[in-house]
Amino acid sequence: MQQAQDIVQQGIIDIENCADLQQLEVVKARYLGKTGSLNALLKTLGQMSPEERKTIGAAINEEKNRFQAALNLKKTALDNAKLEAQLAAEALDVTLPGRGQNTGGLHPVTLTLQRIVELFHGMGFEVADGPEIESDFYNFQALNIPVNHPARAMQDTFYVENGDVLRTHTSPIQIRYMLEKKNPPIRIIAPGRVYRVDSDATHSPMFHQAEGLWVEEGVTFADLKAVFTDFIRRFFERDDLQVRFRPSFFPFTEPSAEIDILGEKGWLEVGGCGMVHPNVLQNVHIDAEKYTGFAFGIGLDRFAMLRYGVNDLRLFFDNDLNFLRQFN
Ligand code: 2U9
Repeated sequence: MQQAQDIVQQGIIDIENCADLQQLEVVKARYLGKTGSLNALLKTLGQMSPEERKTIGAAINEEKNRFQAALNLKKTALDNAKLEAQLAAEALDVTLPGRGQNTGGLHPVTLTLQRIVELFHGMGFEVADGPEIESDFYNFQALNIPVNHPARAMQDTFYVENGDVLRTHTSPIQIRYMLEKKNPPIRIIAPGRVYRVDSDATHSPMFHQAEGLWVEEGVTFADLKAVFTDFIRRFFERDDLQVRFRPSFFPFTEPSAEIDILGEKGWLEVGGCGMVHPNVLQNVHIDAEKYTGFAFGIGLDRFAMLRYGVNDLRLFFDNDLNFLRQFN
């Protein structure tokens, strides 16, 4: 049956030329479908004599089987190729080096804060916290800062809305602490971000402070000197570090002093302090006749610069990883 052989010969070529399963389906339909050429050939059997039908029918079927076998073979090959391609695309190379090898590190100011908190914790101070947006009462009034004080001017303080401010010091934390709780003895350290309208090589509009407060019956300026001197010597790891308390003025302490330490180039100011002003104690309903307290404040950024030998404050806020990586 030459005609069937010819058709299948061409069919096998068509099968071989298929690049994917979709093309193979088209070829299959062209030969074996309802109107396919092999089917058309089988339909001609109806007009043949029984003998012819038997031999020619068998021959056509043989050719049809040959075509079907070629089709199955190609389908298997294309199925395999498709799977291979899929596996290759989804391949995971477990020998590649990892990408997330860098762990983060703490900022030098955070490291300094942690160190200071740790040292005061060892002396029985509790850490206290508070909001960075404060009311005029907590930031100024309660701290005995008069209405005409320059700190209250727009050039010094960031005003938010309704007369609220970005806290200019961490002192409102201590005011809140004393109002919310807590009767003496009170021994807290209040670290945090503070804000002032000021920006140059040595001033940033946002900087960090830590303030300490000890209120108890019988607390004196001698206790203040002892606690702060002990702290500063531990911080700089120098048992013989000279500390000087130089008279000064703050609205919230009386008497008040600036604190200096003796460095290689002379006296260096590291903070301020004083005995809590009786008005401040009264503002938080603590009996100023019975209790006394001392308070001090230090700039954390300044302490970080001194500890790590950093000469420009702005380096702390640039977020340059080449700088920051040196501390971890
Ligand atoms: C209460 C009462 C008193 C905290 C104090 C200072 C002096 C001080 C400066 C140090 C460097 C601010 O960051 S800085 O510029 N601080 O000089 N701070 S006494 O006095 C208080 C705090 C809270 C209730």
